[in-house]
Amino acid sequence: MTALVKGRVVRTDAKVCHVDVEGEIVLAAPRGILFDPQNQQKNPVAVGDWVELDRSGSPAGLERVLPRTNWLSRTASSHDPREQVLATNVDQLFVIASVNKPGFSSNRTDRILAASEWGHIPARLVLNKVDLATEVELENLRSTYESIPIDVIETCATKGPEGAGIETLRELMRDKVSIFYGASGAGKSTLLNALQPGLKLKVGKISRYWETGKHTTTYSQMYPLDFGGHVIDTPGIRVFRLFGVPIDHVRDLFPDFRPFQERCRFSVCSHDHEPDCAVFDAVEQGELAATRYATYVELLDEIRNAKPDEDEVPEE
Ligand SMILES: Nc1nc2c(ncn2[C@@H]2O[C@H](COP(=O)(O)OP(=O)(O)OP(=O)(O)O)[C@@H](O)[C@H]2O)c(=O)[nH]1
Ligand SMILES: [Mg+2]
Ligand SMILES: [Zn+2]
Repeated sequence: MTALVKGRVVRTDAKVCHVDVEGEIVLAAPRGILFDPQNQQKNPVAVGDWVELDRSGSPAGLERVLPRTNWLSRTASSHDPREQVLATNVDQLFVIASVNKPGFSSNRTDRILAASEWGHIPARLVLNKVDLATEVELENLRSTYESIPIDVIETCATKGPEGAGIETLRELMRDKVSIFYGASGAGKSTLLNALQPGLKLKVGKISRYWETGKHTTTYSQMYPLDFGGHVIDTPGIRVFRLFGVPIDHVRDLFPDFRPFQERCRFSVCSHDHEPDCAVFDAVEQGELAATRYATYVELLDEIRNAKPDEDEVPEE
């Protein structure tokens, strides 16, 4: 029997994975046995996985996926109810959101934050394109997210390595494995080029009419960073659906509800229809962001009415 070698998946294509084995990129095909017999999972191997390879053939055989410390997953698409694992074994997730062009979506941001909470991945919010926002817009977003609490980093990626927030981001990413995730056109790849100009990632244009991105990045890939650590650049998304979260766990994914929910009349309050709900009252009093609550209620409805071929959820 051939000895197996260990490596880390940096990219997955339809049939092969790109695996970093001590700095060398090896193409490896996942063994059939790794695929979920119940067919509930779209991809058995994801970027970030530590794997064991049999290098006797070409491509090598991807024999085993080692246990994961954490993972970020979602429902694959509106037509595919399976779990799609986006990344595994990461230290932190940065939600990359632009304040303008495309406009900030609290719905999308809150869904991603909920998924990272579910996946035990510490998350931070990057408000990019600060050059296109007013101070009032920034202050509103900052106060909503800092009260969760979530760290907020404000950046301008188009000014290159000297741009606002770039050095702060570099310090936060040093020696860690990070994932950049968010809307198409928010500036994930531009930010990475500013953080490390040698990466030379392809960046896209913003559609003039829709003010959205054009899905320029088409696959997730993990890159080593010169200043230490790794980052995963990902394709931009439009809608994000949670996967596998039982309905009575959704409230736990909103840490800003916690201080209020102790005062709800029912200890198992879903904060949706029950009387004397302190979370609902806090929203009415302006102590909790109404946008966060709206996303929460929408997630409950979505899980209650889960239908595999449901139409896309409209964005705000
Ligand atoms: N004004 C301004 N434009 C920016 C900034 N950051 C990025 N952009 C522009 O936004 C557009 C999209 O940037 P990308 O880096 O391709 O966005 P992305 O998030 O990687 O998009 P996908 O790969 O489609 O997911 C480009 O035209 C960038 O020049 C910024 O801070 N300010
Ligand atoms: Mg990109
Ligand atoms: Zn309640």
